[in-house]
Amino acid sequence: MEAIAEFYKNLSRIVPLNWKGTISGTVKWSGPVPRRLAVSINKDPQICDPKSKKTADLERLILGPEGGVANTIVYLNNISAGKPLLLPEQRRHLDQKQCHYIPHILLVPQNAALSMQSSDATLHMDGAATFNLPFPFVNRVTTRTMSTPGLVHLRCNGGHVWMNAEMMVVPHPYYAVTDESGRFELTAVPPGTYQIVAWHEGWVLTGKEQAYDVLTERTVQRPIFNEPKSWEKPVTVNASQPSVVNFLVSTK
Ligand SMILES: [Cu+2]
Repeated sequence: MEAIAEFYKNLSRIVPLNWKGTISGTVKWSGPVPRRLAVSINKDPQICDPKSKKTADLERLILGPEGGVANTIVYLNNISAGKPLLLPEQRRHLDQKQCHYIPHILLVPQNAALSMQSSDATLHMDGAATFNLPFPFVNRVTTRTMSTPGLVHLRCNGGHVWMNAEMMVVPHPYYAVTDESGRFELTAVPPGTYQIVAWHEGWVLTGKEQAYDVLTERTVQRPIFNEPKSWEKPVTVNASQPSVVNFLVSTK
């Protein structure tokens, strides 16, 4: 609430959605590509592993054919006014399909609702710091209003230890998620100089933690990851020409 109030208090600096200032660019990978992380599927294989792959990808580092780094959140750090808080709808709808979260990265405006459903005929128990929800019915939608800005880890407490997704609850509209070409675009940015940040959830497995499967009442080993990574640059925006920012990231 406070962040929102702060962002919109200066009404004279609100810009319309068709305002010309834009920042676009890419996040690309450089150097050797780390091995993809996977863990074995040791529960509900008929639903979670219909193709008998035996392992589930943890989906932490997704690189496109041209080296684009998907699932990077690119945002402006120090912005205090601008367009209305609108972000693409699909990033606030979480589905659970073949025991994977879709999308893997969620972006929810502060005080907007996250909606969640399961396409799987098995029980998922979505856990986060603020809720723990069962999904016993296929395709029934549950919603939760996200009132606190920040990062929320989503994990399944129903024994599907590979299921992971990250949700960013954001106080202003200058956030974007890269696609597999690594591209992003921020539109209707008021003129000014900002810090632009590329944020990635991290792709290194640091170990396992004991988690509890609430359905079988057994302890399971769930992967834990290193800290998220971020990179920052200054960018100046004016209405006469689009600004371009490219990030190059690597294991270093
Ligand atoms: Cu699950």
